Amino acid sequence: MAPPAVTPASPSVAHGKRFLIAWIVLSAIATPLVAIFLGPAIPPGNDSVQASEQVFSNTVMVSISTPVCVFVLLFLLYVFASFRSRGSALVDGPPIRGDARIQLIWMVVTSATVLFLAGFGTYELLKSGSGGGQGPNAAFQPAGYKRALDVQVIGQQWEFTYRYPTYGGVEVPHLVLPADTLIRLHVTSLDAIHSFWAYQLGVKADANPGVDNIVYVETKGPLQFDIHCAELCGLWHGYMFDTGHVVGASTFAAWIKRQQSYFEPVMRYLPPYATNYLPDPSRRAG
Ligand SMILES: [Cu+2]
Repeated sequence: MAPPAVTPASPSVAHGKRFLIAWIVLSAIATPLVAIFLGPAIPPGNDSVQASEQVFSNTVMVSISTPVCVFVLLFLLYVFASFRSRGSALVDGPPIRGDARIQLIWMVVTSATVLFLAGFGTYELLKSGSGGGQGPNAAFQPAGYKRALDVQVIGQQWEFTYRYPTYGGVEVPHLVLPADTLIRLHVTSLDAIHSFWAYQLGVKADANPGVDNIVYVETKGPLQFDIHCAELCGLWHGYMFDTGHVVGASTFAAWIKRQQSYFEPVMRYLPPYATNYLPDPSRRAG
């Protein structure tokens, strides 16, 4: 005798409708919670204008992702609870291929979501000239960029040094920036590829030899921030870190003056300030 046919669980229940309602309710609860509590807690914090913008972008993107995440998790739990095999025989449910409406909704919603996130993310990353740097000819300049203070970041195995062309090209071993100022960082390298990562400022820009990689950051109040090399650059890469400071305008003025007189005796041994440097002077661009 043939075994009795196993019917799929609760065929009369409108699973789609029930799932949709549960998804909408849970998304309506989870999304504001994520936007209010989780989003603002995402790094890098609010210690520079660019960092704040990154927190805002992350908040928008993680909020939009929340209903998608809820959908996936709820779907897993729902099918686990509703469609698990209750008998000894495993049978497939009825196939749902060829549903043009579901296919259309799926393609439109997923495409629109991904395209919006890509466009939004790109715009947010570029609008203040931050992100990973824009190379020597920055296409996206923040408002007031002509008044920005130029500071050069030079990576070399295994430390960063900083030059201030506005102040005679003095080169110093620690980064100090004035508060409430738009800074144009020129990130470059003397040898291997490094990456200048000032975490709290929301800046991470590649330092390539022979390249003037421009990235903007607008400082806020006085701050101590961490600098790390973020590109594996050799044996002591892990020790290539520094502590930077954002200080008030008068403190900065006094500090840079001290640096100028302190480093004045060795300035003549430095190459003249240039947009980039190479160990071989004949190949220098600047
Ligand atoms: Cu490194």
